[in-house]
Amino acid sequence: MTRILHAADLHLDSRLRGLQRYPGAPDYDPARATRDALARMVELALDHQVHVVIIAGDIYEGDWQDWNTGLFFLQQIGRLIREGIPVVCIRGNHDAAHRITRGLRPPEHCYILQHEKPESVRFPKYDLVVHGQSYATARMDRNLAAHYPAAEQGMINVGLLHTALNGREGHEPYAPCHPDHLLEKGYHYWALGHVHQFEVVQGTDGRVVFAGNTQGRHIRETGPKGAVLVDIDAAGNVRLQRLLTHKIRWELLNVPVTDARQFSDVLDRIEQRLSEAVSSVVEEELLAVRVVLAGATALDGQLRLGRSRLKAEARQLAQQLSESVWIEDIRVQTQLPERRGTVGAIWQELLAELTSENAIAQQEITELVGSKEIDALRRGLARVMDPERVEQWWREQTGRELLLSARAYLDALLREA
Ligand SMILES: [Mn+2]
Repeated sequence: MTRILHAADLHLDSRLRGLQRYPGAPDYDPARATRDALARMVELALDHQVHVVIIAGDIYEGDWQDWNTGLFFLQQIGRLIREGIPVVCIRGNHDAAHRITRGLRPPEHCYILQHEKPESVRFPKYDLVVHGQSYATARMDRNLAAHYPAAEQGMINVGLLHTALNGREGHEPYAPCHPDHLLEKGYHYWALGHVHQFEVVQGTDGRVVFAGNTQGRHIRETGPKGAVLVDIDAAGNVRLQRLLTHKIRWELLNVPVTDARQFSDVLDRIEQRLSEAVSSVVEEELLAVRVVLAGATALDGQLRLGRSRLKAEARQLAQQLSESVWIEDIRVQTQLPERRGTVGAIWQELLAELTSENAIAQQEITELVGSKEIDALRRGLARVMDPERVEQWWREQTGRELLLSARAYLDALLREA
């Protein structure tokens, strides 16, 4: 049996987006996360006694910030090589040959495949041959795989390719090819990179696989991240096992607040969902959460205006529950309940709060004008009164003045109701 570890898209030293430092945030520097994920990958390769490690492109985010990025990679690779585990890599769009200006000579048994044409590395000890080709430049609209060699008889053939296949949502058509055409090569396994989501491509019987990245970099890269342990037996059967490498796991936390009546109801529901999320945290892992409030609630406007407080409240709840959780942000995607009368009452209540003496200071109201929150208020008002009149207020008045007009109007509206 031949045992390979397939990784891709390390994006070493890429900055994780959106994780601010704040009191109660985890005591960990997110800038380390991609390096820690690589170190974890190496440990897993050693623990599982793999024969070869293969990396399907985008080892680096782009040009190195300094030599330490390359040094770190080779230091980790060195741990494998010293244990007799060779490493085969290709370059992807992020670390294309002509895009990276710095370079360090890799040690023996670390192969970075050429970009001029496909290259094959043979490991007779394991009856294994790995075929692959690096990117020369960041853009790659040719079907690279078309020129990969035919499968070598009597060997286990593995293809290493950085590609968006036949198109993946949100991806440019890099090195376009169809999974069926990959299968026609007769290789036992295709180790793909580029798409950051782990995927065993449908209809390929586990032979065409995106490993996904080793560490999510922002809230659009949610869930566990890792590498794939690939066992290929003498009969050519493939068995896959996913091994997780991420240090920080990103998650979107949907919190339904339908029918919440008070601000504290909303906090209770956030706490409930946060505590569920915290209970899913495994040892050594950190969680980065974006809270999304959704549903129809009379508190819609209040929540939208109170977003900065909500974020602080969510952070306060999170730090009570765990030292391992960041609140990246909170998003309010609620709606008002539909009934017009209710809408009037809600806005009246909201505006009463906004315009009361001890509420938001005058200056803050002025700052809010033009913000997303005030836009939401404006849309809300347009639902309960003449939209033209709302527009006129918006042109002629600012800040507190505007809110007072809205309040007076809604007071009158409610008296009539
Ligand atoms: Mn890529």
